[in-house]
Amino acid sequence: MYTPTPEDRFTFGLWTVGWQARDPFGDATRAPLDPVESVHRLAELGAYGVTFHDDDLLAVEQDRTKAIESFKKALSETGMKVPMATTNLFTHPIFKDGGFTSNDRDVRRYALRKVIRNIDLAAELGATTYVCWGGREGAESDAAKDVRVALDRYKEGFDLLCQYVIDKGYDIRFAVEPKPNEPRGDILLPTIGHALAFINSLEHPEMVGLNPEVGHEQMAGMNFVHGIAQALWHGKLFHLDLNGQHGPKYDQDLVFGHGDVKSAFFLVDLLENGGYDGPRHFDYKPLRTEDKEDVWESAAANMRTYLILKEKSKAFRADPEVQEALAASKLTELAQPTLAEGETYDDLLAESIDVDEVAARGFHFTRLNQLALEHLLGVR
Ligand code: GLT
Ligand code: MN
Ligand code: MN
Ligand code: MN
Repeated sequence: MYTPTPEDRFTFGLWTVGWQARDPFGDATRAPLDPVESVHRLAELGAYGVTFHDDDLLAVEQDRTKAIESFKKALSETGMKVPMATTNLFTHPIFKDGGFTSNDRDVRRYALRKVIRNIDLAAELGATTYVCWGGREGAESDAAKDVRVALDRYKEGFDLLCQYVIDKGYDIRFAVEPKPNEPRGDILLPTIGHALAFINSLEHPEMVGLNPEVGHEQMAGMNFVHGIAQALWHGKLFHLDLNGQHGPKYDQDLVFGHGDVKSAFFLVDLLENGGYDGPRHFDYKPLRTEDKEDVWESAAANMRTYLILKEKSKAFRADPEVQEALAASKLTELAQPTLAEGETYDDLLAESIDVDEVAARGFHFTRLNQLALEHLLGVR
Protein backbone atom coordinates (compact mmCIF):
# COMPACT_ATOMS: atom_id res chain seq x y z
CA MET A 1 0.00 0.00 0.00
CA TYR A 2 2.84 2.40 0.78
CA THR A 3 5.00 1.05 -2.02
CA PRO A 4 6.21 3.84 -4.31
CA THR A 5 5.91 3.65 -8.10
CA PRO A 6 7.23 6.03 -10.78
CA GLU A 7 3.74 7.58 -10.98
CA ASP A 8 4.37 9.06 -7.53
CA ARG A 9 7.20 11.06 -9.14
CA PHE A 10 9.71 10.68 -6.31
CA THR A 11 13.18 11.94 -7.16
CA PHE A 12 16.49 12.05 -5.27
CA GLY A 13 19.65 14.08 -5.61
CA LEU A 14 22.64 11.84 -6.39
CA TRP A 15 24.40 13.77 -3.60
CA THR A 16 21.87 12.50 -1.01
CA VAL A 17 22.37 8.73 -1.06
CA GLY A 18 25.92 9.43 -2.25
CA TRP A 19 26.82 11.55 0.78
CA GLN A 20 29.94 10.07 2.36
CA ALA A 21 29.07 11.69 5.70
CA ARG A 22 32.05 13.98 6.02
CA ASP A 23 31.15 16.72 8.53
CA PRO A 24 33.08 19.66 10.04
CA PHE A 25 34.31 17.39 12.87
CA GLY A 26 34.88 14.05 11.24
CA ASP A 27 35.94 12.13 8.18
CA ALA A 28 33.77 10.20 5.77
CA THR A 29 32.11 7.11 7.22
CA ARG A 30 31.08 5.64 3.86
CA ALA A 31 32.85 4.92 0.59
CA PRO A 32 32.08 6.88 -2.60
CA LEU A 33 28.97 5.62 -4.36
CA ASP A 34 28.85 5.07 -8.10
CA PRO A 35 25.99 7.16 -9.62
CA VAL A 36 25.23 4.12 -11.77
CA GLU A 37 24.50 2.10 -8.64
CA SER A 38 22.37 4.92 -7.22
CA VAL A 39 20.25 5.05 -10.36
CA HIS A 40 19.67 1.28 -10.27
CA ARG A 41 18.97 1.04 -6.53
CA LEU A 42 16.60 4.03 -6.54
CA ALA A 43 14.78 2.62 -9.56
CA GLU A 44 14.34 -0.70 -7.72
CA LEU A 45 12.88 1.18 -4.77
CA GLY A 46 10.25 2.77 -7.04
CA ALA A 47 11.68 6.25 -7.60
CA TYR A 48 10.87 8.20 -10.77
CA GLY A 49 14.19 9.90 -11.27
CA VAL A 50 17.40 11.47 -10.04
CA THR A 51 18.88 14.95 -10.01
CA PHE A 52 22.56 15.89 -9.99
CA HIS A 53 25.28 18.49 -9.65
CA ASP A 54 27.87 18.54 -12.43
CA ASP A 55 30.43 17.20 -9.94
CA ASP A 56 28.19 14.40 -8.59
CA LEU A 57 28.70 12.50 -11.82
CA LEU A 58 32.43 12.36 -11.12
CA ALA A 59 32.15 10.49 -7.80
CA VAL A 60 34.03 7.40 -9.00
CA GLU A 61 34.93 8.15 -12.63
CA GLN A 62 37.08 11.27 -13.13
CA ASP A 63 36.72 11.36 -16.92
CA ARG A 64 33.64 13.51 -17.58
CA THR A 65 32.80 11.97 -20.97
CA LYS A 66 32.99 8.43 -19.63
CA ALA A 67 31.05 9.36 -16.49
CA ILE A 68 28.24 10.88 -18.56
CA GLU A 69 28.15 7.85 -20.85
CA SER A 70 27.68 5.38 -18.02
CA PHE A 71 25.14 7.64 -16.32
CA LYS A 72 23.10 7.79 -19.53
CA LYS A 73 23.32 4.03 -19.89
CA ALA A 74 21.97 3.55 -16.35
CA LEU A 75 19.12 5.95 -17.11
CA SER A 76 18.11 4.10 -20.25
CA GLU A 77 18.38 0.67 -18.56
CA THR A 78 16.08 1.75 -15.73
CA GLY A 79 13.80 4.32 -17.37
CA MET A 80 14.78 6.81 -14.67
CA LYS A 81 14.27 10.49 -15.54
CA VAL A 82 16.32 13.62 -14.78
CA PRO A 83 13.80 16.40 -14.15
CA MET A 84 16.30 18.75 -12.51
CA ALA A 85 20.02 19.50 -12.47
CA THR A 86 22.22 21.95 -10.59
CA THR A 87 25.81 23.19 -10.25
CA ASN A 88 28.29 22.68 -7.47
CA LEU A 89 29.47 26.22 -6.69
CA PHE A 90 30.44 25.47 -3.11
CA THR A 91 32.90 22.56 -2.65
CA HIS A 92 36.01 23.75 -4.49
CA PRO A 93 38.12 26.33 -2.58
CA ILE A 94 37.73 28.75 -5.48
CA PHE A 95 34.15 29.32 -4.30
CA LYS A 96 35.10 30.25 -0.73
CA ASP A 97 33.61 33.74 -1.20
CA GLY A 98 30.80 32.59 -3.48
CA GLY A 99 30.24 31.99 -7.19
CA PHE A 100 27.98 34.60 -8.81
CA THR A 101 28.73 37.12 -6.04
CA SER A 102 32.36 36.47 -5.15
CA ASN A 103 34.26 39.72 -4.70
CA ASP A 104 36.78 38.24 -7.17
CA ARG A 105 35.63 38.83 -10.75
CA ASP A 106 37.64 35.87 -12.12
CA VAL A 107 35.67 33.58 -9.80
CA ARG A 108 32.35 35.00 -10.97
CA ARG A 109 33.26 34.46 -14.61
CA TYR A 110 34.43 30.90 -13.88
CA ALA A 111 31.22 30.15 -11.94
CA LEU A 112 29.04 31.24 -14.85
CA ARG A 113 31.04 29.09 -17.28
CA LYS A 114 30.64 26.12 -14.94
CA VAL A 115 26.88 26.61 -14.79
CA ILE A 116 26.51 27.06 -18.55
CA ARG A 117 28.45 23.88 -19.26
CA ASN A 118 26.12 21.88 -17.04
CA ILE A 119 22.99 23.56 -18.43
CA ASP A 120 23.91 22.05 -21.80
CA LEU A 121 24.07 18.61 -20.20
CA ALA A 122 20.85 19.24 -18.23
CA ALA A 123 19.04 20.11 -21.47
CA GLU A 124 20.44 17.06 -23.19
CA LEU A 125 19.14 14.83 -20.38
CA GLY A 126 15.69 16.42 -20.54
CA ALA A 127 15.80 18.42 -17.30
CA THR A 128 13.30 21.30 -17.25
CA THR A 129 14.34 22.80 -13.91
CA TYR A 130 17.77 24.17 -13.11
CA VAL A 131 18.34 24.77 -9.38
CA CYS A 132 20.65 27.44 -8.04
CA TRP A 133 21.53 27.03 -4.38
CA GLY A 134 23.86 29.88 -3.53
CA GLY A 135 25.25 28.35 -0.34
CA ARG A 136 28.54 30.24 -0.58
CA GLU A 137 26.97 33.54 -1.69
CA GLY A 138 27.23 35.49 1.54
CA ALA A 139 29.57 36.67 4.25
CA GLU A 140 30.69 36.31 7.84
CA SER A 141 31.24 40.04 8.30
CA ASP A 142 29.04 42.95 7.22
CA ALA A 143 32.27 44.75 6.29
CA ALA A 144 33.17 42.04 3.78
CA LYS A 145 30.21 42.28 1.40
CA ASP A 146 28.31 45.22 -0.02
CA VAL A 147 25.01 43.37 -0.26
CA ARG A 148 23.43 45.89 -2.65
CA VAL A 149 26.31 45.48 -5.08
CA ALA A 150 26.40 41.71 -4.58
CA LEU A 151 22.71 41.61 -5.54
CA ASP A 152 23.59 43.53 -8.72
CA ARG A 153 26.05 40.74 -9.55
CA TYR A 154 23.52 38.05 -8.58
CA LYS A 155 20.99 39.64 -10.95
CA GLU A 156 23.62 39.95 -13.67
CA GLY A 157 24.30 36.21 -13.34
CA PHE A 158 20.65 35.19 -13.61
CA ASP A 159 19.99 37.60 -16.48
CA LEU A 160 22.92 36.11 -18.40
CA LEU A 161 21.84 32.52 -17.75
CA CYS A 162 18.24 33.25 -18.77
CA GLN A 163 19.47 34.83 -21.99
CA TYR A 164 21.63 31.77 -22.65
CA VAL A 165 18.66 29.42 -22.20
CA ILE A 166 16.49 31.59 -24.47
CA ASP A 167 19.16 31.77 -27.20
CA LYS A 168 19.68 27.99 -27.06
CA GLY A 169 15.94 27.38 -27.14
CA TYR A 170 16.09 25.12 -24.07
CA ASP A 171 12.92 24.23 -22.18
CA ILE A 172 14.48 25.13 -18.82
CA ARG A 173 13.42 27.33 -15.92
CA PHE A 174 15.60 28.32 -12.97
CA ALA A 175 14.72 27.67 -9.34
CA VAL A 176 16.43 29.61 -6.55
CA GLU A 177 16.96 27.66 -3.32
CA PRO A 178 16.99 29.91 -0.25
CA LYS A 179 18.92 29.15 2.94
CA PRO A 180 19.61 31.52 5.85
CA ASN A 181 23.14 30.40 6.82
CA GLU A 182 25.60 27.45 6.68
CA PRO A 183 28.13 27.21 5.18
CA ARG A 184 28.31 31.04 5.18
CA GLY A 185 27.58 33.01 8.34
CA ASP A 186 24.82 34.74 6.42
CA ILE A 187 23.67 33.69 2.95
CA LEU A 188 22.12 36.05 0.38
CA LEU A 189 18.45 35.35 -0.45
CA PRO A 190 18.00 33.71 2.98
CA THR A 191 14.28 32.85 2.79
CA ILE A 192 11.46 32.23 0.32
CA GLY A 193 10.31 35.82 0.80
CA HIS A 194 13.71 37.37 0.05
CA ALA A 195 14.04 35.22 -3.08
CA LEU A 196 10.54 36.08 -4.34
CA ALA A 197 11.31 39.78 -4.10
CA PHE A 198 14.68 39.33 -5.85
CA ILE A 199 13.13 37.39 -8.74
CA ASN A 200 10.85 40.33 -9.53
CA SER A 201 13.87 42.51 -10.30
CA LEU A 202 15.28 40.16 -12.95
CA GLU A 203 15.07 40.67 -16.72
CA HIS A 204 13.10 37.43 -17.10
CA PRO A 205 11.18 36.92 -13.85
CA GLU A 206 8.87 34.42 -15.59
CA MET A 207 11.85 32.06 -16.07
CA VAL A 208 12.88 32.06 -12.43
CA GLY A 209 11.04 30.50 -9.49
CA LEU A 210 11.84 28.71 -6.27
CA ASN A 211 13.21 25.44 -4.95
CA PRO A 212 12.41 25.79 -1.24
CA GLU A 213 13.81 23.22 1.21
CA VAL A 214 11.90 22.17 4.35
CA GLY A 215 14.91 22.40 6.68
CA HIS A 216 16.20 25.69 5.34
CA GLU A 217 13.03 27.64 6.10
CA GLN A 218 12.72 25.94 9.49
CA MET A 219 16.33 26.91 10.31
CA ALA A 220 15.15 30.50 9.86
CA GLY A 221 12.20 29.88 12.18
CA MET A 222 9.77 30.09 9.25
CA ASN A 223 6.59 28.07 8.76
CA PHE A 224 7.42 25.94 5.69
CA VAL A 225 3.79 25.19 4.87
CA HIS A 226 2.99 28.91 4.77
CA GLY A 227 6.07 29.57 2.64
CA ILE A 228 5.08 26.90 0.14
CA ALA A 229 1.52 28.20 0.06
CA GLN A 230 2.77 31.69 -0.76
CA ALA A 231 5.17 30.36 -3.42
CA LEU A 232 2.22 28.54 -5.01
CA TRP A 233 0.10 31.68 -4.80
CA HIS A 234 2.77 33.56 -6.78
CA GLY A 235 3.06 30.71 -9.31
CA LYS A 236 6.68 30.26 -8.22
CA LEU A 237 6.84 26.74 -6.81
CA PHE A 238 8.95 25.29 -9.65
CA HIS A 239 10.46 22.48 -7.54
CA LEU A 240 11.11 21.64 -3.87
CA ASP A 241 13.49 19.83 -1.49
CA LEU A 242 11.76 17.55 1.01
CA ASN A 243 13.57 16.59 4.21
CA GLY A 244 13.32 16.86 7.99
CA GLN A 245 14.59 19.37 10.54
CA HIS A 246 14.16 20.02 14.26
CA GLY A 247 13.80 23.79 14.46
CA PRO A 248 16.49 26.47 14.25
CA LYS A 249 19.85 24.73 14.46
CA TYR A 250 22.41 23.43 11.94
CA ASP A 251 21.03 22.05 8.64
CA GLN A 252 20.01 18.51 9.58
CA ASP A 253 18.77 17.18 6.23
CA LEU A 254 16.91 14.37 8.02
CA VAL A 255 14.67 11.87 6.26
CA PHE A 256 11.36 13.47 5.29
CA GLY A 257 9.03 13.32 8.32
CA HIS A 258 11.85 12.59 10.76
CA GLY A 259 11.82 16.23 11.89
CA ASP A 260 8.62 18.21 12.41
CA VAL A 261 6.12 15.51 11.45
CA LYS A 262 3.03 17.67 11.95
CA SER A 263 4.38 20.25 9.52
CA ALA A 264 5.20 17.38 7.12
CA PHE A 265 1.57 16.24 7.31
CA PHE A 266 0.20 19.68 6.42
CA LEU A 267 2.86 20.03 3.72
CA VAL A 268 1.82 16.81 1.98
CA ASP A 269 -1.81 17.86 2.34
CA LEU A 270 -0.96 21.16 0.63
CA LEU A 271 1.16 19.62 -2.14
CA GLU A 272 -1.49 17.02 -2.94
CA ASN A 273 -4.35 19.52 -2.98
CA GLY A 274 -2.75 22.88 -3.70
CA GLY A 275 -1.89 22.63 -7.38
CA TYR A 276 1.77 21.50 -7.31
CA ASP A 277 2.43 18.97 -10.04
CA GLY A 278 6.23 18.80 -10.07
CA PRO A 279 8.45 16.01 -8.75
CA ARG A 280 8.50 15.15 -5.04
CA HIS A 281 12.22 15.63 -4.61
CA PHE A 282 14.17 14.49 -1.55
CA ASP A 283 17.26 16.37 -0.42
CA TYR A 284 18.29 14.56 2.75
CA LYS A 285 21.44 13.03 4.15
CA PRO A 286 21.54 9.41 5.35
CA LEU A 287 22.75 9.66 8.98
CA ARG A 288 26.50 9.56 9.48
CA THR A 289 26.01 6.52 11.71
CA GLU A 290 24.59 4.42 8.88
CA ASP A 291 26.27 1.79 6.76
CA LYS A 292 25.92 1.32 3.01
CA GLU A 293 22.75 -0.78 3.22
CA ASP A 294 21.12 1.60 5.73
CA VAL A 295 21.46 4.25 3.02
CA TRP A 296 18.82 2.47 0.90
CA GLU A 297 16.64 1.93 3.96
CA SER A 298 16.69 5.70 4.49
CA ALA A 299 15.95 6.44 0.83
CA ALA A 300 12.92 4.14 1.01
CA ALA A 301 11.83 5.76 4.29
CA ASN A 302 11.44 9.17 2.59
CA MET A 303 9.03 7.81 0.01
CA ARG A 304 7.13 5.58 2.43
CA THR A 305 6.62 8.47 4.84
CA TYR A 306 5.33 10.69 2.05
CA LEU A 307 2.84 8.01 0.95
CA ILE A 308 1.66 7.43 4.54
CA LEU A 309 1.09 11.16 5.00
CA LYS A 310 -0.73 11.33 1.67
CA GLU A 311 -3.10 8.59 2.92
CA LYS A 312 -3.54 10.43 6.24
CA SER A 313 -4.35 13.65 4.41
CA LYS A 314 -7.04 11.88 2.35
CA ALA A 315 -8.59 10.35 5.46
CA PHE A 316 -8.48 13.72 7.24
CA ARG A 317 -10.33 15.46 4.44
CA ALA A 318 -12.87 12.66 4.02
CA ASP A 319 -13.75 12.58 7.73
CA PRO A 320 -17.26 14.12 8.15
CA GLU A 321 -16.27 15.48 11.55
CA VAL A 322 -13.34 17.27 9.97
CA GLN A 323 -15.55 18.74 7.27
CA GLU A 324 -17.92 19.99 9.92
CA ALA A 325 -15.03 21.40 11.95
CA LEU A 326 -13.61 23.16 8.87
CA ALA A 327 -16.97 24.82 8.28
CA ALA A 328 -17.30 25.73 11.99
CA SER A 329 -13.87 27.35 11.77
CA LYS A 330 -15.09 29.37 8.77
CA LEU A 331 -12.50 28.21 6.25
CA THR A 332 -15.24 28.34 3.64
CA GLU A 333 -16.04 31.91 4.63
CA LEU A 334 -12.43 32.96 4.06
CA ALA A 335 -12.85 31.86 0.45
CA GLN A 336 -15.67 34.35 0.04
CA PRO A 337 -14.58 37.81 -1.23
CA THR A 338 -14.89 40.48 1.45
CA LEU A 339 -16.99 42.68 -0.79
CA ALA A 340 -19.83 41.16 -2.84
CA GLU A 341 -19.95 41.55 -6.61
CA GLY A 342 -20.77 45.16 -7.44
CA GLU A 343 -20.32 46.45 -3.89
CA THR A 344 -18.11 49.46 -3.25
CA TYR A 345 -16.51 51.03 -0.20
CA ASP A 346 -19.69 53.13 0.14
CA ASP A 347 -21.66 49.93 0.91
CA LEU A 348 -18.97 48.93 3.36
CA LEU A 349 -19.02 52.31 5.09
CA ALA A 350 -22.81 52.30 5.34
CA GLU A 351 -22.78 49.05 7.28
CA SER A 352 -22.62 48.68 11.05
CA ILE A 353 -22.30 45.59 13.22
CA ASP A 354 -22.50 44.66 16.88
CA VAL A 355 -18.76 44.64 17.53
CA ASP A 356 -19.06 42.95 20.94
CA GLU A 357 -21.20 40.17 19.49
CA VAL A 358 -18.75 39.51 16.65
CA ALA A 359 -15.74 39.72 18.97
CA ALA A 360 -17.29 37.10 21.25
CA ARG A 361 -17.47 34.45 18.49
CA GLY A 362 -15.01 31.56 18.81
CA PHE A 363 -13.22 30.06 15.83
CA HIS A 364 -12.94 26.49 17.26
CA PHE A 365 -9.44 25.98 15.85
CA THR A 366 -8.43 23.73 18.75
CA ARG A 367 -10.91 21.07 17.70
CA LEU A 368 -9.70 21.19 14.12
CA ASN A 369 -6.08 20.92 15.18
CA GLN A 370 -6.85 18.00 17.50
CA LEU A 371 -8.66 16.18 14.69
CA ALA A 372 -5.60 16.61 12.46
CA LEU A 373 -3.35 15.35 15.23
CA GLU A 374 -5.54 12.31 15.85
CA HIS A 375 -5.50 11.42 12.18
CA LEU A 376 -1.75 11.77 12.19
CA LEU A 377 -1.41 9.63 15.33
CA GLY A 378 -3.57 6.94 13.75
CA VAL A 379 -6.39 6.87 16.28
CA ARG A 380 -9.10 7.96 13.85
C1 GLT B 1 23.74 20.94 -1.10
C2 GLT B 1 22.74 21.77 -0.36
C3 GLT B 1 21.36 21.52 -0.80
C4 GLT B 1 21.11 21.98 -2.19
C5 GLT B 1 21.89 21.22 -3.21
C6 GLT B 1 21.75 21.89 -4.53
S1 GLT B 1 23.48 20.89 -2.76
O1 GLT B 1 23.74 19.63 -0.63
O2 GLT B 1 22.87 21.50 1.04
O3 GLT B 1 20.40 22.07 0.05
O4 GLT B 1 19.78 21.69 -2.49
O5 GLT B 1 22.87 22.59 -4.89
MN1 MN C 1 18.44 21.49 -0.85
MN1 MN D 1 19.59 21.31 3.79
MN1 MN E 1 21.55 19.81 1.71
